Amino acid sequence: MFGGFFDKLKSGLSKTKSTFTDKVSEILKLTVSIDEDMYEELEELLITADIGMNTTMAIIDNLKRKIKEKKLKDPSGVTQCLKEVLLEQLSSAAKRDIVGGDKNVLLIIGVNGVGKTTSIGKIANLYKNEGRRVLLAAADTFRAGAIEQLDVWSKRSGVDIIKQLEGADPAAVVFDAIQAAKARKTELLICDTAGRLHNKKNLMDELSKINRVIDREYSESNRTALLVLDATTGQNAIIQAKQFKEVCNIDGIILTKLDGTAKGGVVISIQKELNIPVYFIGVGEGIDDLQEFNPEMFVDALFE
Ligand SMILES: Nc1nc2c(ncn2[C@@H]2O[C@H](COP(=O)(O)OP(=O)(O)O)[C@@H](O)[C@H]2O)c(=O)[nH]1
Ligand SMILES: [Mg+2]
Repeated sequence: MFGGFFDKLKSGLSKTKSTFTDKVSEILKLTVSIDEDMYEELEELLITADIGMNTTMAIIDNLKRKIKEKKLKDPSGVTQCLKEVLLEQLSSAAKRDIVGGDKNVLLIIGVNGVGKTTSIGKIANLYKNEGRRVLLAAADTFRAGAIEQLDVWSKRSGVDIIKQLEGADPAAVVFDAIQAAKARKTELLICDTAGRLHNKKNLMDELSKINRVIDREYSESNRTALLVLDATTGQNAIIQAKQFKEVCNIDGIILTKLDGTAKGGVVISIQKELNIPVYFIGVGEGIDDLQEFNPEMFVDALFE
């Protein structure tokens, strides 16, 4: 139905599928009647699939309610009910438009190594291919390597970059980038940032300063802050998100590295625990390996 895009998602989710979805089928195959034992086994499985305790409880409660509503007696109908419950869970948080109008800023935040710079390259490519004018700001000035890496992605995606030297003030880079964006009629300015969570005060100051520059210089722009989380860290990603929520505004999540992990279930608990929508998912290291998160497609890919 979705062609290559869907196949990519399916292969990206293969590890999660083998530890979660395949086990659901195993449990249901051995279930003679829908009873407390079945729910307990499913509950245990959800927890081991990194869906987290709170979210698991909610899913099991909703599943029971749905099965009761449908007056379901045959275990073969349980998978469909579970799919519906997961889909409801994944569709609950509302998204704003990243590109609304002709002046947009995307702030990409998150700790080191989660995939910020890589995701920026992929997003730049995505919008460039839609015919948008995109510009990158190398506001992770903490390491020279970070600037070089964004530079590589700028070339790869054919999108310009505004940068300064290592150690420069990140807010000054954003300032320059905003002036360039205005002059070039850029539609989407994407800002990379450094994520040194071990120093919360520093991080908060740095992000506030960047936000103040945008408030002052580009108040007419539509701003979206996306937090990048690494799916392979499982439930730790939730803890990280909670810490970031304390220091800055987060509109949405980019969940990377779903391809390398069996912990894909974390996407379900992110939305439940944080009530923040997932905008994009990373399913590989290549330029095309970022997809807009589509709950229906995700659930279908998991269960197909
Ligand atoms: N397999 C896989 N690797 C990814 C994905 N996203 C990022 N990476 C890798 O994660 C590593 C860190 O990424 P980077 O963008 O430098 O993270 P940053 O420190 O947050 O900017 C790199 O080796 C990336 O290739 C993904 O979706 N899947
Ligand atoms: Mg980086």
